[in-house]
Amino acid sequence: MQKKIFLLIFLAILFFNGYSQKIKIIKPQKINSTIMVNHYPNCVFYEIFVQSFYDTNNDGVGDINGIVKKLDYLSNFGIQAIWLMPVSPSPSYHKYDITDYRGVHNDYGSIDDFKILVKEAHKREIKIIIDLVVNHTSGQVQKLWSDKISSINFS
Ligand SMILES: [Ca+2]
Repeated sequence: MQKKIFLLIFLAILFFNGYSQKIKIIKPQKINSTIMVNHYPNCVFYEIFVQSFYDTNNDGVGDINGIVKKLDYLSNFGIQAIWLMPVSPSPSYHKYDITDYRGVHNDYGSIDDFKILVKEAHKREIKIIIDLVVNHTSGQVQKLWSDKISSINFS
C-alpha cells in the first residue's frame, strides 16, 4: 500500500512538474500603434459596461470620465485595447437599441468626454473600440428613418 501511495505521489510530482514547464506566460508588451493594428484582434482587450465600471459624479452610474480616471490602472494591468459596450443614447439599460449613433448617452457623459477618453487612451497606447449595433436600432427612431426614406426621390 505504501509503495502505491509513494508511486502516485512520485507520478503526480512528475506530471505537475512537466506540465508547469509547458505553460508559457506571455506578458503583454507595449507596442506602437502601427504594429498593434496589425495584431488586432490578437491583443489584450478589456470590455467595459460603462454604467457599472466607475462613477465620477456620484449619480450612481458609471461614466466615460470614470474610464479616463482608471486608464493608468488598466494600462498597468497590461491591456492593449478597451472594448466599450454601447455608449450611444438609448432607452434601455444595456444601450443596445440606439436612438442616436452620433451621440453619447447623457448618463455616460458627452461626446467631448468620449474624445478625451480616446486621446488619453492613445497616450497610453490603448486602442478603443465600441459596439456599433446598427442592427439593433431603437424602435423610437423608426418613424424618423421611415420619414427620411420616404422623402428620398428614387426616380
Ligand atoms: Ca456617473
